Amino acid sequence: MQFSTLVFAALASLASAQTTSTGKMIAVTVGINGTLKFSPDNIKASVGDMVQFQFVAGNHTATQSNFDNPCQPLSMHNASATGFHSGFQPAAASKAMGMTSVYTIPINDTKPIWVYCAQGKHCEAGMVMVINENTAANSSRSLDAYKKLAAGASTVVPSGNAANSSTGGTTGTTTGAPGASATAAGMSLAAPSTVGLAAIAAVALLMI
Ligand SMILES: [Cu+2]
Repeated sequence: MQFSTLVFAALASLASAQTTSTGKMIAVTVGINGTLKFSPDNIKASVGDMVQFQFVAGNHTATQSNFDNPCQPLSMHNASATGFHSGFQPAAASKAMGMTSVYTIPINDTKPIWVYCAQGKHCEAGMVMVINENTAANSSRSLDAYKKLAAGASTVVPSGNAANSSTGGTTGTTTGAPGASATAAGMSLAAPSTVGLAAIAAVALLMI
């Protein structure tokens, strides 16, 4: 009896440690070697993790869409969800200062998060990615299928238009050296119907 009580107590304390621990940081490189790619483009993240987009080349965005409308901001199709949007992150400008512009989002649930670049025709060219693809729940909602939809997208919405509402979200912050060209004020994430995506997004300049 005493033994099993002890085991239970140990398990309870383990569970509590896990739920209070901070998650890991998962880096996604954007535009590596001048490519139109998020690398890696299919990642798994747990609740409490952070996903950090690192803009190393070119001038790209990391913008959230839904599955069905790959090259348009989430807010266009769901008035109650803002979605995250990094704004344009010209790598050359930050590089000139020996820095890399980064944009970090928190993971608050494990639902699929679809991401595209809102620059030019990058989205149609396949500059998209997914966090927590769940083909077990819906086999048609794969990264490949999202890419195919993106290739045929008739409307690509410039990222500036993505920053419209702050409903249900919180506003991120921009930090960096004076004169930094990171123009994006972090914007809100939202999924007000759930505890979901509402979270802080932030743009920062990371010393390299
Ligand atoms: Cu791009």
